[in-house]
Amino acid sequence: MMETALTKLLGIKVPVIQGGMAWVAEHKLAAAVSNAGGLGIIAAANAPYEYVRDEIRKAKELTDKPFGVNIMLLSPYAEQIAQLVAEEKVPVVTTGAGNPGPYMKQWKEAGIKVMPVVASVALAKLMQRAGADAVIAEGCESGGHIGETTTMALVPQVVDAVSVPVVAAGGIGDGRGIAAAMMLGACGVQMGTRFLVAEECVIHENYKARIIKASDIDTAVTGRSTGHPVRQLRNKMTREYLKKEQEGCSFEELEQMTLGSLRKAVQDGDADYGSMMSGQIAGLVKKQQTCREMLDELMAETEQVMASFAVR
Ligand code: TUI
Repeated sequence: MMETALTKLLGIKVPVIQGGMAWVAEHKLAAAVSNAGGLGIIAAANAPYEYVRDEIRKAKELTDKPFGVNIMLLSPYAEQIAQLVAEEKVPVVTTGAGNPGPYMKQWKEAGIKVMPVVASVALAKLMQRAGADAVIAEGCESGGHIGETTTMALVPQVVDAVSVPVVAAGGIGDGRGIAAAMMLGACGVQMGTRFLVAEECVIHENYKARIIKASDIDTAVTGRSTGHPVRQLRNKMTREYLKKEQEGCSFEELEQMTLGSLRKAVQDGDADYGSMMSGQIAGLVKKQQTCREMLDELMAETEQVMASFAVR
């Protein structure tokens, strides 16, 4: 048990939030993380209303602990999902890939704790003014859709710019990362990549195997030229995509290459043409564990690192 501003805000035991990974973070993973003392998250991704509603209801059956829903703001269903979380009185909402300003009032009135993911100081300040309960400062070491700034540079600047609690995300995979995030002023962390290999994570075994095999330099960022930069494991798709991007291919043709590619990775285990989204910390992730084993180990490591800190 480690009490911080985040654990107090959310009523959880461990200051670790599971990332809202599109098509990965479904109810079993979210409930397992929440039951282990962290905050589990269901990713709404670009799924329709009924699908997300069923996921929320299934999570409620599996856990009586707080959990959250991540709303991906580029989704065509974002407005409907914004309404759904208020109707279902989901305890926590995180957002990604945009500015959730238009929905904040509705969520606060429903008693929801709101924690937008931000990739800049400007958005962090805007979110504080709009009533955010905390912000998640996500560096570009993260998997999936990313901003420009690293976690090391972003987190302390966000900490200085806002008075609400700051959660660090991007490039954190063990207790050393958690301790480092706390040193930067964060009161907790969000982790995605490490949870990809949790026993309760339902993605294809090929995806898990590639994460466990990955080294420090095995991710690539596609889509910088289209304004949708996405970090994922290098494979045939990313190599072909980056070549086309360099050749100045059209937005439409590039989008066509990635359409449905995350589903190919998650469900079919297509290691060649699937988009196996992953953070740069994949090289550190070496074993499958249950969420409880993972969170227990993370907290023991964090406490040990903090207690034994010495200048080398
Ligand atoms: O959202 C994420 N990560 C994601 S979303 C996703 S699904 C997707 N798949 C393909 C293409 C696009 C999305 C996969 N991974 N992380 C949070 C995050 N938010 N990272 C960066 C941002 C962000 C970037 C710009 C937030 C706001 C923003 O600008 C807002 C504004 O309007 O100023």
